[in-house]
Amino acid sequence: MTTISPDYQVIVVGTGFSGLGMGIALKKAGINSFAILEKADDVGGTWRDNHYPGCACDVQSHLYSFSFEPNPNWTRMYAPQPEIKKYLQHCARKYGLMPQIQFGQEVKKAIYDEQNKLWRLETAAGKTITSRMVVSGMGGLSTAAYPNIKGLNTFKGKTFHSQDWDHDYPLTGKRVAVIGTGASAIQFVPQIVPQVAHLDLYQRTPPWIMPKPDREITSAERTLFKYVPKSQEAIRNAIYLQLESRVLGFVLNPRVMKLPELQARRHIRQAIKDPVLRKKVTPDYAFGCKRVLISNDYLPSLAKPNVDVISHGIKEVRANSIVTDDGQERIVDAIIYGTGFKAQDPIPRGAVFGKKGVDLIDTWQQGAQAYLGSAVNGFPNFFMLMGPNTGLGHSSMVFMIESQIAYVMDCLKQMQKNGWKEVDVRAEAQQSFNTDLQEKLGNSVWSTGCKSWYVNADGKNTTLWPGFTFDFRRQTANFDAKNYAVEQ
Ligand code: N01
Repeated sequence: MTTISPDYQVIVVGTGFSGLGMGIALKKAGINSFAILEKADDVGGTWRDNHYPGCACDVQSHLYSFSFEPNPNWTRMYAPQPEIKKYLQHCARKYGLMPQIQFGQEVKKAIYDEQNKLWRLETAAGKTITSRMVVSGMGGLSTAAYPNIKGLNTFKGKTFHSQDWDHDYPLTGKRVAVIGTGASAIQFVPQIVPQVAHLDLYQRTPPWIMPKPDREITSAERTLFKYVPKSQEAIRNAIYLQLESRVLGFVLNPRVMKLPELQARRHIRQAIKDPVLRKKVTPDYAFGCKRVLISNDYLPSLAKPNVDVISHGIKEVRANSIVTDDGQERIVDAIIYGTGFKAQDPIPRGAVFGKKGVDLIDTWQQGAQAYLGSAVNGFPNFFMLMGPNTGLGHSSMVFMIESQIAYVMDCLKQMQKNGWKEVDVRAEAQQSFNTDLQEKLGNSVWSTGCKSWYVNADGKNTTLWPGFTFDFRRQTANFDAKNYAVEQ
């Protein structure tokens, strides 16, 4: 028997695509008893936090946007970060979400109250809020990862992570070291090469890079999209189908990857003439095993005279220099970390406590897992958007987010209709879903032996969805109450 009523029916955490999409769906369904908690002072999630030079989406914007809110104003096929942030601000305003967002409220702890069947959330600002349901839209790539290198804390120069770019620090004329050659670094490196006196790029593993089929969207096209929205929808659908066909190579038959690999090899040959540098930047693992990156200016920028690609490991950092395994010491003024995010720990220890006070992290000792990337047994009425194994190597995350939002909305509808106060996914349903998922992942290109943030230290892939996104949409189309223990 519950004794107290929660402050809200739903608390949404975060204001990126996930949190805003969820808020919009709640509004559209006429559910107004909700709040969105946001740690920062503006909306935008990763598109607010990442503003390094050259930051842009690597999925075409016609598809990397809400299905219900096409943007006829994209200026490029792959929109730059300021446009995506503006788009999200526009969505928040247009759908009347601003009054529902509580800024400066970073959720530090969420504790499930079994007796009252509600969540109690504590924020860093000292607020306590209760809610029947919590929907986390915190994203899996928001906590910056720093390398663990001897002597880093003794470095006297400037350091920052790609996610915390310091635009006030002038790079002009400086000797700069960049550590990492992932999706972020390949975007900012070509931007800073013309400014710096010298760039040392510390590459642990070269990425496979494909040409980026980017171009300006002309004003005539933008006018067409504005007045004939169906034309933009047709392009969106065509992009969707084209990207979806990549699943054939990633999951169903990795040998198909040989074809794009040839194209990537040609891209290296065209961009770089020096055979030593060519060899350095050519990966020795299967195409697609790590995230395939797209860029037209990254490889050419490495061939510039003021750039050295260093493939020796870093031995130590000293007050003004970096020393590599071969004993060479290079003087630098600044170190920029392009070292990515803690993708394997999407939720930190001590943040989410379910039934019997169990920490969510303790249920993830074999790696993060959830039912449909959304629900975890023992954590009733708690849903994650972009949770474990919902990531994509081939298409738009916004599609996955919208699928999960529809699932949570159907759950809310059924809870309301049936008077349920608690839904808790059954352990057997979660187990069998994940057994099936891991079996599919075992045959994918991501399991061909490279080291990437997709897999954890034990080699288990906890991040990617192994299949077509329309299959995920089918599975999340309706809330399958039979797989949940429900309580009035
Ligand atoms: O991070 P990463 P990112 N010593 O993890 C290296 C999304 N994203 O920020 O490959 C030396 O890809 C590491 O080396 P290795 C996208 O999903 C999207 O670039 O592990 N090097 C690697 O080179 C992406 O995948 C967009 O051997 C070290 C790099 O640092 C994800 O974010 C744009 C090291 C990290 O690369 C992360 O991208 C940008 C060490 N100790 C990002 N530790 C879109 O456009 C790590 N590295 C949508």
